[in-house]
Amino acid sequence: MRAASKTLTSLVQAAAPALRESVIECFGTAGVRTITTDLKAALAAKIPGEQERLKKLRKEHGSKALGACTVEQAIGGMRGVPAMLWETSLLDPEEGIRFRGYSIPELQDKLPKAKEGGEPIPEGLLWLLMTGEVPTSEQAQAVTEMLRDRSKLPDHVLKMLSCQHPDTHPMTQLATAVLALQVDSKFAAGYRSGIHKTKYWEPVFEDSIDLIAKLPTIAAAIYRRAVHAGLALIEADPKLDWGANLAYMMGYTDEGCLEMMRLYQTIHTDHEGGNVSAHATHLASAGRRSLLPGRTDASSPALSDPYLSFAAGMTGLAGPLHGLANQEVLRWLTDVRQQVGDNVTKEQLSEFVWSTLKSGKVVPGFGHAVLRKTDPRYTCQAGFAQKHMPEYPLFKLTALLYQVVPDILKQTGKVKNPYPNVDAHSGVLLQYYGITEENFYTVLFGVSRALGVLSQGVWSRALGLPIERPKSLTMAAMEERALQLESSASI
Ligand code: HAX
Repeated sequence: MRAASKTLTSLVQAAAPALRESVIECFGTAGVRTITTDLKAALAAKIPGEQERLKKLRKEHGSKALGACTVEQAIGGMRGVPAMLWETSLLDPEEGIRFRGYSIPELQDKLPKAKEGGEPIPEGLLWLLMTGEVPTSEQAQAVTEMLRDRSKLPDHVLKMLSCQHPDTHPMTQLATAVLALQVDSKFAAGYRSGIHKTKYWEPVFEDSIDLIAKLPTIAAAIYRRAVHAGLALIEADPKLDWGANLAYMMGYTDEGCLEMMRLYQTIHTDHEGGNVSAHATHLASAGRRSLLPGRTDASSPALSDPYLSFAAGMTGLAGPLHGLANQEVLRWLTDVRQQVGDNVTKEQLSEFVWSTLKSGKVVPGFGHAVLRKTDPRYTCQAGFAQKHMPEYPLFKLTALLYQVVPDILKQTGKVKNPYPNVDAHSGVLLQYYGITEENFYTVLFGVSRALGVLSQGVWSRALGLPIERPKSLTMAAMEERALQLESSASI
C-alpha cells in the first residue's frame, strides 16, 4: 500500500491541474485517491505517474540483474526466470496470488458486493486491476453500467457461432468468436490511421472494455446454442451485474448460483504474467515500435490488438495442463465415482490415484509451476462450498482427495507442488448448481481471465513496453557457451 500511495503522490505531481481537480481527491499525508466514476478518466490520471516511475526504475536500476538464466531453465520452459514486467498481480510461491497487493480474503472483504455479506462483484476487481485502487460501490456500479451498455453482440458473430460444427470444443468457439469481433477493433483502426504511439493505450482500453462487456454474452450463446443443442438465447437482465448476468444468460437464476458466478469470475482473473494464457496474450500484444516501413497492418505478430492477443491467450488456456484442467478434473472425478462409487474410502481413492499415475497420466487439479502450497483460489472455493453445499457428495469427495493425493504425489519424488490448484475445485461448484457440461468450464475461466490480461494490456501500452523477444540458442550454442564458462572458471 505504501508503494501505491507513493505512486498516487507522483501522479498528483505529474497530472495536469484540471485533471487533478476533477478526478483526484487529496487526503493530506495519507495520499490521494480517484473520485471519478469514469474508469478511463481514473486511468488517465494514473498513467503519467506510472510512466515516470518506470522511467526512474530504468534509469536508476536498469543495469542491475534480477536473476540469471541457467541452461536447465532455458530448456525447462524458463521456469523461475524473473524476466517480465506485470503490474496487475504477483504470485508468491508460498502465499499465492495477490491482486494489486490484495490477497483473495482481503478482496472478499474490501470489494463492493451485490448484496450485504455476499461475494465481491468482478467489476470492482476490474477497477482495482486497472487503477490499483479498491473502488467505491459507485465506481464499481459505473463499470457495471459501462459494460452493460457495450454487451450486445453483432449479428455476424451469433451467425458464425450457429454455423459451428456441433463437436467444436467450446474453447475453440470462444477463440473464434473473439476473433470475429476483431473487425470492430478501435486499436486496429487507430493504428491504420496513424495514431501516435503515446495514445495507443486509449483504443486498447476501449477494445478491452468492449470485449470484456461482450464475453458473457458470447459464453452464454456458446452454452445455449452448442452445449445445449440450440436453446433460445436469453437477453441480459438490466438489473443484474456483469458476473450474475453471465449465469442468468446461461439460464441460471438461483441466487446461490449468481453468487458463485461472481466469486468464480473474480478469482480466475489474473495469476501474474508468466502463465500460458497471460503470457500468450502479452506476447501477441507487445510492441511499442512502429512495424516495418510501409506496413500498416496491426494484425502482425506483435502489437496485435486486444481481440487478436486475447484469442492467443484463449488458445493457450484451452490446453489440458492449463485452463482445461477444470474439465479434466471433472472427467477424472466422474471416473472415480463410476469405478469406485460415491462412498469411497481413502484406500480405494489411493489405489485409483496410483493407477492414474502408473498409466502415465497426471492427477488433474494438483501441482503448479510456481505455487508451492495449496492454491488460495482452491481454499476460497472450498470455503464457498462449505457454506453453501456442505453435504454435497462431490464436495466431500474433493475434500477427501485433498487428504489422499498430496502424500502420493510426494512419494513420486518429482512433483514440486503436491497440493491442489484452482481447477481441483471449480467444477464442484458448477456441478452443484446444475452446470454439468464440463467441456464448457474453461470458457467460464476464459471470461474471467480477460479482466486480468486485458487490464495489463492497457498498462503495457500506457507504459510503452516493447516487443518481447528473448534470445534463443541451439543446443550447439549452449554446449559451446557452457564449455567457455567451464574453461574460464578453471583458469
Ligand atoms: N500428477 C502427476 N504428475 C505430476 C503432477 C500431477 N498433478 N504435477 C507435476 N507432475 C510431474 C510432472 O509431469 C513432471 O514429470 P516429468 O518430470 O516426468 O515430466 C514432474 O512432476 C515435475 O513437474 P513440476 O515441476 O512439479 O510441475 P511443472 O511445472 O512441470 O507442471 C503443472 C505444472 C501444473 C503442469 C503440473 O503440476 C500438472 O500437470 N498438473 C496437473 C494438471 C493441472 O492441474 N493443471 C492446472 C494447473 C493450474 C492452472 O494453470 N490452471 O489453469
